[in-house]
Amino acid sequence: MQIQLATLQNELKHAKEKVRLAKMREQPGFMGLGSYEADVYKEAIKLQVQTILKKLKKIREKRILHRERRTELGFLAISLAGYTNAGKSSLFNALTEETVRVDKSLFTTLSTTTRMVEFSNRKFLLTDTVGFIDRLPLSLIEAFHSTLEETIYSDLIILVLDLSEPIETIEKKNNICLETIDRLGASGIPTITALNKIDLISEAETKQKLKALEEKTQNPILLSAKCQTNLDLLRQEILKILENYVQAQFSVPLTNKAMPFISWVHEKTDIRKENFTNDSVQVVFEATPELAEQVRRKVEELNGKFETNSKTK
Ligand SMILES: Nc1nc2c(ncn2[C@@H]2O[C@H](COP(=O)(O)OP(=O)(O)O)[C@@H](O)[C@H]2O)c(=O)[nH]1
Ligand SMILES: [Mg+2]
Repeated sequence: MQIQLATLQNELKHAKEKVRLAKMREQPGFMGLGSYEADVYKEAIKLQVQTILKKLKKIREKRILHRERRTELGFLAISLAGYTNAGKSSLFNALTEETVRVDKSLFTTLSTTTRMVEFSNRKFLLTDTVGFIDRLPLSLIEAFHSTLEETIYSDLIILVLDLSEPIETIEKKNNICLETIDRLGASGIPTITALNKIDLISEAETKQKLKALEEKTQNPILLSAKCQTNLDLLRQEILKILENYVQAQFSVPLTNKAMPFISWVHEKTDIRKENFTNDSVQVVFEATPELAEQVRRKVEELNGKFETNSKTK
């Protein structure tokens, strides 16, 4: 949206010039835009610019709200992702030991639910989401997307797959989920893949499928939400990943190379604070140690300053 905005603002400048030229040369028989058409053109672009500005403002406000809520509470956020029926709500219940309605209807979890979970003396916010649906009714797309956006604000994503389905289906769903997460701008967030419903298939089949998926999934864990099998393994994996998170900050001079770098950081890490001055930008972010190290190297290439803060709460 920001790129679109910049393009439109540039177009608006040209449009204004067109209006000026059209007015200057307005005489019968002159080729090109009349001043009326040029004005309409200019106003149309202005309107688009305003719409985008409004949308961006809303996004920012929402993001800030979430951030504030989270920082206020001081807990790391985990969200469940995956197709409907994969077992997200069941896993959510098993982990929170509370009951939200579980059934096969499409809309049980259309509104997102967030609860507190506690293990190893640490508290986390766990969010259940509506999940991906193949042929989504048009009228629901917006609501669907806004619930999916929750995943952007999380520190960890648990991608739930139904391991009892045919391997081709699992792979297809896994790919679509990863693609969607990427499109949401959440691909930098660490992910655990919960291979659910192992109670429905034989041990041999489980092993075979795990082998097929190992390369294609991030941090796969075999479990059964319904039978509460391997939930401890999942909790351990969550702790392992989240305790690893580091917070760091850097500043880089605003050169041509800085902007692509900044958008890369936005895409890959969790930005906590960002401050633009005339000639530099300061950023506080959170990421896995590997990513933070990549950021450090790029900052040094750009002649910036990099500093690691203490571990996150
Ligand atoms: N056998 C079995 N069924 C499960 C398991 N987890 C979920 N289910 C069932 O799968 C269906 C969908 O589960 P739900 O949690 O609503 O999926 P969601 O749409 O991803 O939230 C329900 O009928 C659950 O009882 C599991 O580990 N084993
Ligand atoms: Mg559900």
